[in-house]
Amino acid sequence: MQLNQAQPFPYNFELKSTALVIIDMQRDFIEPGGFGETLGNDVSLLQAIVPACQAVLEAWRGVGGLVVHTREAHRADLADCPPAKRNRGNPSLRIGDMGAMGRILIAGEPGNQFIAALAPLPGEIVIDKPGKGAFYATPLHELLQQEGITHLLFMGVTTEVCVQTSMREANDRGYDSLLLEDCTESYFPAFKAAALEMMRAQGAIVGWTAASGQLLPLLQDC
Ligand code: C5J
Repeated sequence: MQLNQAQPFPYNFELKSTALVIIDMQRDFIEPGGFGETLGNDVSLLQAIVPACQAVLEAWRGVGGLVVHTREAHRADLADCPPAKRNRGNPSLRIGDMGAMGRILIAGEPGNQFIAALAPLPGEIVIDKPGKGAFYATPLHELLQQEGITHLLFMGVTTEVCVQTSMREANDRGYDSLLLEDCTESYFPAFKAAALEMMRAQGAIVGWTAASGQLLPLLQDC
């Protein structure tokens, strides 16, 4: 398959060696009362991409593609949360503190769950990650290698933090990655625009970008 309008140049991939990776579409970032809002962000920006993500996820499932869901999640005892991460800045709530949806970014808490619209199905890969990147301190690379995956289609939040970090980690591990432009968002629109530019600069130095409207017809024709 070829995404002819991908930037900075056409992106070729095969269904059997491509995974859809959905980064951190969890309540803590997207719903009011979660970690994102306690940091002072407008979560409605992130909510706006949910329908586009749903359309891609349904189409990808429809053609039998491999799906990976990630969550930024720490152990209840915070053993996997470096003090440098927890103590930085001056937020009203820190990782591990009790918020409106349970303890912030702690595995198993209500706020740490995936939003209902994008919940994993049985058999889909779920990665709990203690860092921003999906490969750091997780089995993701090994799982993708076992499945013969060489190409990754990314969606999720936030563009310039966990999505970009994960794409850079994927790049260093040899994957060809493409970010679906309307299926990712930032609390800061200028950061999203800059992140997309950086990824595809210098001949796709990190990867490609394309609109989901280019991908969906290809999947319908499968
Ligand atoms: C952040 C993320 N922004 N998923 N996490 O802390 O991008």
